[in-house]
Amino acid sequence: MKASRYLRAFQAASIVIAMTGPITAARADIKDYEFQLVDQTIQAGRDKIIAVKLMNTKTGKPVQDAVIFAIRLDMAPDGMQEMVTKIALMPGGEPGTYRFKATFGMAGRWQLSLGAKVQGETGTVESKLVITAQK
Ligand SMILES: [Cu+2]
Repeated sequence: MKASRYLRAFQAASIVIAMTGPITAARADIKDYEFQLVDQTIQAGRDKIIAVKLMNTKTGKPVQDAVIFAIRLDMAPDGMQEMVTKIALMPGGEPGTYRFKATFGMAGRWQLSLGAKVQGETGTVESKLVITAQK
């Protein structure tokens, strides 16, 4: 066998390995997680508490210790995406439940956009939830 033959055989083997890839075990996907509102409605006004649960939709169990890094609350559902309100993550609460304090300056529909990392999962959970603020 000449050197070029060895090289060709090696290249062919490399291609097979690249196509097969490492075998990954079946596990949860980041798409299996979602935020859910505890209450769909809230009283309009200052310093209201919103509670959301982060659920693993495959197991039906709440997920604790997620790192929430993106939060936005605006009135996009009522065509006022520029109407953004301050929102802050509150410490404590039940495991798997995350609480935020926000001021709802106007009655109507508000969109809560959340981005989070789940322990042991790659990717980002992104949810958009609509809360109705009532007078
Ligand atoms: Cu508004």
